[in-house]
Amino acid sequence: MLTLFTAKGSCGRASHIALEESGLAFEVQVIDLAHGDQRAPEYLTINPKGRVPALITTSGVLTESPAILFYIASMATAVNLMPKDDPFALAALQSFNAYIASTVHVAHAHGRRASRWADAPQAIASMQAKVAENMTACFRHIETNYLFGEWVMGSAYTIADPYLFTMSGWLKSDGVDIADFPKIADHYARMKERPAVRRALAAEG
Ligand SMILES: N[C@@H](CCC(=O)N[C@@H](CS)C(=O)NCC(=O)O)C(=O)O
Repeated sequence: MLTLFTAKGSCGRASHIALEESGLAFEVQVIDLAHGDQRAPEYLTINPKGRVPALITTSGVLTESPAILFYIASMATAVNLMPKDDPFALAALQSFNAYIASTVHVAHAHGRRASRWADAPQAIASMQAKVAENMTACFRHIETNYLFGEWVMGSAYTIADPYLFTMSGWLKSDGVDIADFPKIADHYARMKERPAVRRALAAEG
């Protein structure tokens, strides 16, 4: 049995959806970031970084969304969530997920979590003022270079899809109109209809 720690509206949503798609047995624990649950001593024993997601497996705890997504896709046997037998295609998928984690997510975090990088109110306001511009650049890159089939990596649904879906859900609060990216807007609308996505969103509360 796997246990995923996530939070409503967080990047943990991608791993949660992937678990729902995977056919693997799992349970989910939704913690409250606004309440500070991620810094509670019991949670820090699971993830000392004080962040979600964290996945408890029979081999140990995994953190970092790309690693968790990769593990879920590796363990899933009922469905194919990544191109396991094609090294280049698998690396290209990892490249996309690494871009989300290292660039897109970080561009978004400069809005809500600007105090991670600066203390001066002026510096914080300055970083927050760049969020819409940076998220727009990220999504322009994705719109131009991905989604040449129904899904992020082409014709097959992969672990890149719930990750993009999760980031797309943040655009509105970042001051970016998803309609400016027609392929991504279409992807977001189709993802919302998937039973696995509906189940994950309902479980988040
Ligand atoms: N690089 C990590 C980022 C994890 C992360 O920053 N998660 C956020 C939610 S989206 C969080 O737990 N924030 C709580 C906090 O900053 O206190 C990943 O991709 O899993």
